[in-house]
Amino acid sequence: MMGRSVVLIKPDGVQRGLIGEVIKRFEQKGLHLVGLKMISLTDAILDEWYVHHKDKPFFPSLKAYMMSYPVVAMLWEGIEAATTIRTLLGVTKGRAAAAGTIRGDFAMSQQYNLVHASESDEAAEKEQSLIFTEEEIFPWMKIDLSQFYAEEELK
Ligand code: FUP
Repeated sequence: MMGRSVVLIKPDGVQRGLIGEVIKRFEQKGLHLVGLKMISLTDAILDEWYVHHKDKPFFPSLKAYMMSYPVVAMLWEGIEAATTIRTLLGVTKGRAAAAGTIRGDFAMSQQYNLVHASESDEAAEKEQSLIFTEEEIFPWMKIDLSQFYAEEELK
């Protein structure tokens, strides 16, 4: 089933000039970009975004880091998009992430791990509503979809 994932290129990814690298990997994989903007995250957004981490010792530092510079927010579509994108990212801790993944190839840190991606379809829905308005989402038809999936998969 087609799903969506909200991806953030975090402040370290923006600072390190890796926006194009991340987008390139998602495009060549066959994912479908339906929303894209630069945004400065706020206290209010992050309190909601990371509500499951609010009592963790790293929460204040995580928030300060996520607000330190703008991020690039994207909405990507694909069959099982959330799982697929998490696989492309690698595990949270950059130095433990497998070679070939984005974090595995470009990150050492646990906190400065370049990219966020929704954990599940439910998380994607919540994150989408925190970042994107309806007018900022463009469900254009990707004409080469049939080159990336078998007909049965698209039903
Ligand atoms: P992920 O789902 O890969 O984004 O990872 P988590 O939801 O577990 O963590 C969210 C963010 O909190 C991570 F991207 C980095 C930060 N973090 C820390 O800074 N220290 C930790 O011990 C765990 C997470």
